[in-house]
Amino acid sequence: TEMIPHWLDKRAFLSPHETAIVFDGNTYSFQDIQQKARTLSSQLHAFGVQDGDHVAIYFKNSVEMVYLVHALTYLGAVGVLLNTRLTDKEVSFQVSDAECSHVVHDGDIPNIQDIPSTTKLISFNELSKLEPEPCSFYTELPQDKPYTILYTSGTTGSPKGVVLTYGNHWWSAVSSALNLGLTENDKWLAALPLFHVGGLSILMKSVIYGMPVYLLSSFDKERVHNAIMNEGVTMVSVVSVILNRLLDRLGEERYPEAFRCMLLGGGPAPKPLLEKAKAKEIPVFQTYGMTETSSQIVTLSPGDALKKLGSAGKALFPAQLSIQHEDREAGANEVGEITVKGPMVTEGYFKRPETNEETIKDGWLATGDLGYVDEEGFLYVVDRRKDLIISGGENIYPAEIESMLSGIDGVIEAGVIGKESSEWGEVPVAFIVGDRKADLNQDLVVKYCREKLAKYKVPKEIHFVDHLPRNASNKILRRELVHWLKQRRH
Ligand code: S0N
Ligand code: AMP
Ligand code: MG
Ligand code: MG
Ligand code: MG
Repeated sequence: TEMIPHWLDKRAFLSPHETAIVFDGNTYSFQDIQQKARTLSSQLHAFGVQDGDHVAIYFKNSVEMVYLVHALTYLGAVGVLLNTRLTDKEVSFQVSDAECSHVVHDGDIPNIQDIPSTTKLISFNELSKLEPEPCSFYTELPQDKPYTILYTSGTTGSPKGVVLTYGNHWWSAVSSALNLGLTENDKWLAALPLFHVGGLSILMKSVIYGMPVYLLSSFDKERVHNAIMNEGVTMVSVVSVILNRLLDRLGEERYPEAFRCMLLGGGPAPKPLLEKAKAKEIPVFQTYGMTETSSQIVTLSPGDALKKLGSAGKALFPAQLSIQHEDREAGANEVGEITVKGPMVTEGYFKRPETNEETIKDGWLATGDLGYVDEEGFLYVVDRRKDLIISGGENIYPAEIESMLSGIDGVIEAGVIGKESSEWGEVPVAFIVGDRKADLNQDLVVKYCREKLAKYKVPKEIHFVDHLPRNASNKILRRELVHWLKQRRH
């Protein structure tokens, strides 16, 4: 297997005193990060973490989280990054499903239940007080060795863990730079959560490029605006909701010339939003990518951005893109399934051999998203992977909500669809068929949902109906529900 020199050691050797992270008013050099990460890995070892162990990480963005993400590399441990918006129940599922032997949290401890009693929990504070235990460190990172597992909604009810290797992350960073370029002054702002790949990939880029990252604990309109205006930030990764809020804040002002890239991904890029950004001279680069592709895989380059507004661009350099329609390559402007291949694409989901066989063939990943390429090869994404709802960059899979709703006493069946929202892009809406004798009402259903589901997944409207539209094979026709919703509004 191909080896990459340990990237943090290499970076700390090449540019020890350069800035790696700016967080909360403090500046950390690559050497600072290296030393903290090395000490922390000896403490993880003292806590019992071994090569290949799965370590769950439950953190809001912080410099400590950065240390931890890098500490894993010295031990060869695999980081399972948990979404802090999830409920205890959802987190518990991921910790068990990923077979985590250890959980490290930032003090805001989730109430994890139903996980093997052997799983050990520790806070960052406790961990950093342990006596470091010497152990042998990886000095090279094997390209095919798993490094992270990130959960993403699947076509079946429960989320699946996407396994990404060192090679996947490495090639993601390299191919991004081949497309976006890299300048001496680059400074990338990370306001997206690091537990998603859009945020995490910025940390990888930092070490691989030797580039400072301006890290925020969470998105804050004022702080992002100020960082672009006054802190020399040149690149920012955003989802549509965030760009919308930034446009409002910008008003009649203009970003400085040095600000060169607003990388917009994680979901559809509405045309009016792109036009508004263009009018304000914001260098928006639409990108298409997903957890399975370690972040960007198709990106619209700056030179093409103006004449191809609305396109997600072309595949990054070592990546390939193909639109498949009925088992053949679609022609120009013909809609089909977006399939992608490249060294940043996952080898598969953890413990899901059947799904892997169905979705990844000869290295080509069938994304489930629909799109077409124009005569010049520019990608236009026209529809989400089947039934997926994206609210503010967070995925919601209807089947997961439906199966949960069916668990309510008196609910016979439920159907969930997305409804357009000016605030979030889309929000989930539920149709419920209830037992006539049961005393169901909206409050009761919402209360139940709030206990079981992350807030962004809780349906924003509940419609009680006496049946659901189904096809001959008894599958819920969600498209028909979309019509029902429209009719109800008239
Ligand atoms: C949009 C964000 C920032 C909104 O969060 P905010 O404003 O901080 O909310 P809170 O203060 O935490 O909560 C206030 C109320 O809002 C509700 N809420 C929060 N988020 C959502 C949401 N998404 N949908 C619906 N409701 C939400 C809270 O529940 C709370 O409610 P109340 O008041 O009732 O208590 C935040 O949601 C956010 O950060 N979103 C982005 C997440 C993200 O990173 N998505 C991308 C995932 N995909 C990928 O990583 C792959 C693509 C990719 O790599 C990429 C993506 C983007 C850019 C570049 C790339 C790349 O390729 O490099
Ligand atoms: P996730 O892996 O959770 O980040 O989800 C990624 C999904 O977001 C993709 O499979 C697409 O459905 C959607 N998505 C990402 N980028 C775009 C884009 N540029 N346009 C439309 N949808 C996108
Ligand atoms: Mg996904
Ligand atoms: Mg927040
Ligand atoms: Mg907020």
